[in-house]
Parts: sequence; structure tokens; C-alpha cells
Amino acid sequence: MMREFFKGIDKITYEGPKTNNPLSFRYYNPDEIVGGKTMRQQLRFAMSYWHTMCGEGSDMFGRGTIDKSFGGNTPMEIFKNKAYAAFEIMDKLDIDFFCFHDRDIAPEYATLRETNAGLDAVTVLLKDLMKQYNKKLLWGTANNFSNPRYMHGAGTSCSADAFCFAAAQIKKALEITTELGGEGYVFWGGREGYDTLLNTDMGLELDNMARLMKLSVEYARSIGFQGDFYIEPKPKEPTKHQYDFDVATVMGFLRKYGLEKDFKMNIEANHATLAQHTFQHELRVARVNGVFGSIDANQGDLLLGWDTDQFPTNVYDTAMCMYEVIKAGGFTKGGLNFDAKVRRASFEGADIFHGYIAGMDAFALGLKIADRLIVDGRIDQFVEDRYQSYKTGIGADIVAGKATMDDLEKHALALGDVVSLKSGRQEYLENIVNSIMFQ
Ligand code: XUL
Ligand code: CO
Repeated sequence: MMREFFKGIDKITYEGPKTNNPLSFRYYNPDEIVGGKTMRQQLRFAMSYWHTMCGEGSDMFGRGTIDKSFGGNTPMEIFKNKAYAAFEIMDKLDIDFFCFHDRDIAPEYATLRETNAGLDAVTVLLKDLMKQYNKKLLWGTANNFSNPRYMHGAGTSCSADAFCFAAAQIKKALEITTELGGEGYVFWGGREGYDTLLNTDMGLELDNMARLMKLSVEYARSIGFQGDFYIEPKPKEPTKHQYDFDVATVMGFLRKYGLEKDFKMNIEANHATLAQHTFQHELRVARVNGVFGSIDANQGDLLLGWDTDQFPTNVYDTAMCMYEVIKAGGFTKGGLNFDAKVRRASFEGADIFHGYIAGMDAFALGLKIADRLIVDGRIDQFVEDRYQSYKTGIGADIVAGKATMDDLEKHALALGDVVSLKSGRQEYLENIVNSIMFQ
């Protein structure tokens, strides 16, 4: 008989919007068809191992409030128990995927060799549990930011020794991700940036980061990894400036180094707002550049200047997010990973479930609203009509690349002035969104 870590919490099921049961879904109904696919297929929810199984609620002013040892005594026992507890959580919440950093799933010992042996042992257990519970790995990654050896960065460190350690860690993380059938691999550059330009050779650091990514992709493909590679942009924190600032910046980096075919984006809501963008903006930039991949689902507190990683509850944001996801053709290998944690004072086991239920229901609602916005068609039609001038005449010539500067000048001179402008109708469109959202 397997040990139960979250006693008193049964499997969370769909009970509909009218239920009074807080441990149930009001909107997430996995088998319901929305937009031609089941909600399960559309949303591809994932559990973040680091927050859920490891995060103990510590902050800059206080130690942890949440015990995540799961009754283990030795480091290995603790991490094995985390694995059992993780699958109990995914099973009870009906979440199909999970994501991890290497250091979330196994202890870090004194040497890399021992640490890797520990990783191998837990990988065997995870593989077993994945089979038993029918769960999948959305993506894996390497934690190249917590250990003090990465104080100057990992791929962008001034130390070639640190660079090698980072490479060794990525190599192993790619191996276990492949072994577990991972559908993706993420690069989030935790300390790949700078705190002051006074000590920084930015050119070399960026070249080195690209070198490490190229080597990683080549190695992964050589061992049979078939998943997608993602870069997860973030503008700051922990460094003052992170090189992977936002989607547009990362696109520039990828194109400079010829890596644009190898990477898509893993877009995190709270990272978007830290970059002074909306979540939808980052998704749109990825979509129009053909690099939309996966999502770290959470939300920040707009009054706070750091990454609060809260469970997402803002339905306007989830609706606009799912609108972009549907327009991008839906998820292929990506999904919605809850890179989110309960607040420090929410220290009881049940809080984890309330957090995930809130996030899953907010995205289920967002999906339904986005689908209705698209089926309604008024917004798409408005945008279509707004650019009509590029369908015929000089506009069509501009789009076809046929118009010269002389042609454009001739057209302007003949016009006298632009008299054909129409209203942008922002308020009308916002009314449509609300009327569909609250119908
Ligand atoms: C940090 C963050 C990471 C990445 C994976 O802000 O989002 O947890 O998602 O390294
Ligand atoms: Co993230």
C-alpha cells in the first residue's frame, strides 16, 4: 500500500460553476470539447516540481514555513518521498505533465559524480511512477544559478571552469530528460546577465552563451532527444539585467548566432510584466515570429517589482493568453506549466490544491472565453477590415514589394492629404470582450 501524503484530499473532479465544494473544478472539465479539442488537449497542464515539491516559503526576511521533507530523513529519502508525493498531487489534480530542474528531483552531493549517480537513481523511480500514473514530462532543465559556483553566471561566467560545470550539468539534464521522454528542454538564464557593466565583457559573454546553446542542441540531438528547445525570457532578477530580456531581445540573439531554427519561447506571465509588457504582448511577439512554444503560467503583483510567481487567477489575462495560443495553432509539444507557488502563509497541504485549482479553472475559463471571442468573430473582422487599404491599389503594391519610393511619393502628391482614416474603436472592442466574457 503506497503511502498517502495528502490525506483527506480526494481526486479533484469537475462539479460545475454552481458547486460549493472548494476542492473541485468549476470550469476545468477535462473531456469537454472546446474549439475542436478536449480541454485536456488544449491546456496541457503541468506541475512545476521546484515550487510544488521543493519551495518551502522562505523569503529575504524569513526562513521556510512549509515542510517539504515529506517525512524523509536522509537527502535521498527526502527526494524519493518528493517523487511519490508529486505523483499523488498530479493524480489527485488530474494534471498530465510535470517540469523539473535537475536539482529539484535529486540531492546535490559534494561532487558532480555523486550528484549524477543520485540523479540516475531518482530517474529510475520517476520513470516507474510515470508509467504507473500515466504522466509525462513536459520539459526538463538544469539549475545553473543556485550553486555559488555560478555567482558570475554559468554560460556567461568569466570563469571557464564554471562554464564547464554548467555544460556538464546541462549534458546530464539532457540525458535524463531524454530518458524520461521529455517533450521539451528549457534554458532560463538565471544568472546569465550582469550586475554592473564595469566588470563585464558583454560581447564575450553573449558569444559564450550562444556557444553553449549550440553545443547543447547538437549533443541532445546526438543522443536522440526529439523534443523542442525553449528559451524563457526574463528581464531581471536575480541579475540586474538578464540577457534574455524579452522575446524580441531573444529573437535578436538567436538570429545573430544562427540559432533561430533550434529554439522556441517558453513565455512566463510574470516575466512579461517585469519587462513592462503584457503577457499577451510577449505571446503575440512570439506568435508573429513563429517561435511560440510553451508557457509558464502564473501572475505577478503589479505593485511589486519582483517575480512573485502567484497562481494565475486574472481571467482577462488567461483569456487573452488562450486567444494567442489558439491563434498560434495551439500547443504542439508545449503546455501550461504552473511556475507558481502558494504564499508563505499558505503553509498547509490543502493550499497546494487550492492554488492549482484556481490556476486550472482560470485557464479553463480563459480557453472558453477565447474560443467564444474567435467564434463570435467581431474582433477578427474588425482587424481584417482595418487593414483593407493594403488589399488593393497602392497598398497591395506595397505588400507585394512592387512599389518604389517614387510610386509612394506620386500617390501622396495626388492625394493632397489622408482623408480615409477611420476610428480605432478601442472602447467598442473592449465592450465586445466584456460582453462575451460575462455573457
Ligand atoms: C525563474 C523561472 C524558472 C524557470 C526554469 O524566474 O521562471 O523557474 O522557469 O528555470
Ligand atoms: Co519560469
